[in-house]
Amino acid sequence: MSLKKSKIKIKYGLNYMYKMLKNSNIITILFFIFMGCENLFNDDTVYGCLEQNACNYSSVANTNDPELCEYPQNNYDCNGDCLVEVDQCGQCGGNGLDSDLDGICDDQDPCIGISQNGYFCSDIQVLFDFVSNNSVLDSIDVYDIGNTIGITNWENGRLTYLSLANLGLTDVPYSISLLDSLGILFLNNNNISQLPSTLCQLPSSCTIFLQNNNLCEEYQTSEWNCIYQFSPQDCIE
Ligand SMILES: [Ca+2]
Repeated sequence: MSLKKSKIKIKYGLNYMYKMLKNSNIITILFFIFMGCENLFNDDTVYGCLEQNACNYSSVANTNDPELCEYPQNNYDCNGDCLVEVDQCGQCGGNGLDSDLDGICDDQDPCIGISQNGYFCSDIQVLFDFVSNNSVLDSIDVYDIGNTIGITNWENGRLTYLSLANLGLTDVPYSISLLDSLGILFLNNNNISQLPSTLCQLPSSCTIFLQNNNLCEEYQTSEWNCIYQFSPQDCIE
């Protein structure tokens, strides 16, 4: 055999082996793809919640997965509606009391009934609302406001003078009009940018100071002429 012929034979032999290897790889890959798909087609398990009392019972699942189940809170149905009695403090199934029905639960109410410790509860409630609505007054004792952060005068259990100036207040409570014995109100030098519509229901004899807050021109109309001292203001919309 000549050298040329033997080289051609080797070349064809290598090509043949390469083609065989290539084809066997493709066959192997096709085999695994087919096996994989067969598993997919055979696996018809659908997981879901199959607990009858759960809020998300699945109508399409055939296999229960308890971890997928969601249940209503105690005393509530799946729509979030209370199924039992709501207590006087607005808690579903609770046992809280609001004996004087002023919207403040007994366990938080600083004054229950008409008066307590010689103070009228309606006046105490306004101070309580000032404390609740202004984070800067957090944890202030409403009975001690006059000795700690502000100045108060009381006559016959009624609040006649209230100064809460220069404290960084942002809120004047809606209940402010309950102070129907008030003669002077200082709320100047705070960060108040809005006023409750009830402010001008304070007695017409009450002198109100609100200068140096963040109030805008809308409070300079006749509707707000109960304010004795309004300017200057650093308006913040
Ligand atoms: Ca109460």
